[in-house]
Order: sequence, then structure tokens, then C-alpha cells
Amino acid sequence: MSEWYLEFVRTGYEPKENELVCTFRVEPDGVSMEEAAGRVASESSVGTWTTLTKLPNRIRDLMAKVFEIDGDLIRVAYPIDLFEEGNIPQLLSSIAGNVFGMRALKNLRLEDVEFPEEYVKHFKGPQFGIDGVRRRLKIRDRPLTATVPKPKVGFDADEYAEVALNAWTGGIDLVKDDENLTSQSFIRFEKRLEKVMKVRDRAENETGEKKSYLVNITAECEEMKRRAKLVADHGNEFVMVDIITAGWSALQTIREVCEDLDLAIHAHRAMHAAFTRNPKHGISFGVIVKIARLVGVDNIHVGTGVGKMAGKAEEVKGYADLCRKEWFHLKPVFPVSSGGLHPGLIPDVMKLFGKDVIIQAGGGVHGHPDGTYAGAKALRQAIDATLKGISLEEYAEDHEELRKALEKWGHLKPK
Ligand code: CAP
Ligand code: MG
Repeated sequence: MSEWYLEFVRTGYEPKENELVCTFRVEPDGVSMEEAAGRVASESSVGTWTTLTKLPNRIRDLMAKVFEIDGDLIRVAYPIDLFEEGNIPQLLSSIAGNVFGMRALKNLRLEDVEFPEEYVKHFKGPQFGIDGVRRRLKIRDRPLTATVPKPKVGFDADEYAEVALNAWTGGIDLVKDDENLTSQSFIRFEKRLEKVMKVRDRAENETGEKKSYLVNITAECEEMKRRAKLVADHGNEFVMVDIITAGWSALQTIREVCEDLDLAIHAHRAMHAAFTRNPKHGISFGVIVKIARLVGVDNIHVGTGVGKMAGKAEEVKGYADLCRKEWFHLKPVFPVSSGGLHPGLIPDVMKLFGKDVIIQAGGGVHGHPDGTYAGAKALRQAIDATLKGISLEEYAEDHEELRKALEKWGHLKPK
């Protein structure tokens, strides 16, 4: 029976320019690497567990081909006709579906997907991208700042709006809903939106700076469309979507809706670590970044390399590079660095990301000894010092908010 799978192994085959190429890390269970590789290619293209009495030549042309086996890594070329144009769920049901459940494999990890232009051309990609987001906020030459009011949930709309006002007037550019803040009984979506947008105008008048709100619209898809429309009606520039828990189909729908509503999409990645973190099994977050950019988010969380969430610095840098590199017609995506950040870690973050990054600090702003307003000022002061090439300690000598932040957290890398 195993010879059937070996028909999907064509080492030395040269993928066609329009073929999609996947790199998998494979740990066989009781079968040879070659057979395991063949099974992956078979199950993710046209095959099943046994030879078939009928396999017309036309269908043979749709067979995926394992063209490279290098240690525990295999590379598989997929004829482009296997994939429906513009359909992300179908793509993932093919290359990231049944293959993960096969008993012949102990572990399998999808490490990379190389998309041909013939596939990419069916996607709009980001509506605004980095330049567009910068233009919306009128910020050219520094990282953007964001903060999540903390505790994560629990404030009512008035309390929440007050935290937002203090953050914005203290110098934060973007107030962001937490990933699990949507429309709970104590803070209904409509009321929060109305109250926050009211103080947004006040903050802009007081600071003379553009301010915006990353409003979490995550919900059932029709409800997300309704909430996006409300956000646009209030004159805001962004929505936020928890793209993994909301799902790819919903994200594709919201991308279309946001095109008409002139809204940028901030992508939160909550739940990604359920399948990206295990180095032996699952899907690399780099694949998620590519797919999110194809669908067309404008900002996406990629980690910090120094904060409380898993993700080594070089991995995080790699994700940021995937966001920003040239990729056919697709605009670059703003990488978001978030998770355990505070002013003391800003030099590390800016060293890793450069200026084209959105720096989010929740606890690192609202945990400041003098509260949110001072915490916001301290974050901006840390960025200013780093841009000027001055050490935080020196800059803190005449910037009290930064001094107090350093007294509390120093350069602590939280777990
Ligand atoms: C950060 C955060 C973000 C994490 C998500 C939180 O808060 O709001 O959701 O950054 O992780 O809820 O933990 P703090 P990632 O700034 O207070 O840590 O960005 O890696 O997806
Ligand atoms: Mg959060």
C-alpha cells in the first residue's frame, strides 16, 4: 500500500512558477520519512489512504509533489488549480487540514508557505498599510503608541472613557480595546464607542495631536458588520478584530466591509499560540502573518522578543520583516509590539523593530506610580530619548514621569 504514497514523492522536481510551495517539519511514526512525506502531499492534495481504481490523468496533474527532503524538513509543490481563487478557508483546509491528524505522523508543523503571484493577485491586501496608517494619524518619523486600558475588562463606559482621555492627553496615539472586551453587560459596545469618541475629540483639541481608537468589533460576523458601520458613523479610523477566534472567513468579509467604510483593520492574534508555539507540531506564526497580509489587515501583533509572551527576538524580527517586505502588489502591514512592555524596554523594542512599529503598553502605562496620564508621558519620553540616542537614565534626569517608571520597573523583562 505504501507504494501509492511514493507516487507523490518526486525529489528533484522543479516547481513551476505558479505552484504554491509548502515547507513542513515532519516526524514520522512507524513509517519512513519518504512515505510520511508522500502521505502529507497526498492527503493535502488529491489522495487518500489506498490506491484508487480510477485516477484519470487530468487528476494526476493535480497531485502535490514532494520535491525536497532535507532532514526533518520537506518541501511540497502544489498545482495552483488545487486552490479556489481568493478562498482562505479552502487553502487551509487543503494544506493545513487533515494532514495534522494522520496517525502515520507523530508531529507535523507547517513552517512556511510560498504563495505564487497567480494566487496572491486575487487578494486586495491591506487597504492602508504602514504609510496609510501614518497618514491617518499624521505621524511620520516615530513609532506609534497604543495602550489597552487595564484591568482588561470591568470598567463601565464612563470609567473606560476617562482612562482613554488620560492616555490620549498623556501622549498615547491609539487607545485599544483588550482582546476579550467586546460588549459585556457592564460596558455595551454602543455606549463605550459613544463615550470614547466624545473624549477623543477633547483629547485632540487639548493636545493638537490626532488620536484614534482600536475598537474591538469581534463577534458573530453579521454583528461585526453592524459594529463596523457604527464605528464608521462615529468617524473613527480603525476597527480591531481577534482574527484567530473570529476566523478567516469573517476576516475576509470584514475586509470587504472596511473597504466601503474606509476603516483600517487592527489584527489581534489571541489564540494563535494554541498552534504556533510548539516547535514540533502546528503552524508557524509566519504563515499566519502572510495570510493576514493577503486578506488585508493593516496592523498585526507579532510579539516583543523581550516581554511576557513567548517568541524569541529573532523570530519576532522575522515576523516584522514578513509584515514589511516587498510582496507583489500588497502594501506592508504595521507590526505591533505588545505584551509586558513598559518604558524601560523601549530601547530594546526599537532596536529590534526600528521606527515602523506600533508599541502597545497596557500595564506598562496604567501601572505607572502616578497613573495613566504619567504612564503615557513616560512611554513617549522613552521613545523620544531613544530616537535622540540618549539613555533612558540620562533623559529621566529631567523627565520625572520616565524617572518614576524606571524606579518601578527598571529594565525588567516580565515573564
Ligand atoms: C498586552 C495585551 C495583549 C498582548 C497580546 C494582553 O497587555 O493586551 O493582548 O500583547 O499578546 O492582554 O496581555 P500588556 P501578543 O501591555 O499589559 O502586557 O501581542 O503577543 O499577541
Ligand atoms: Mg490584551
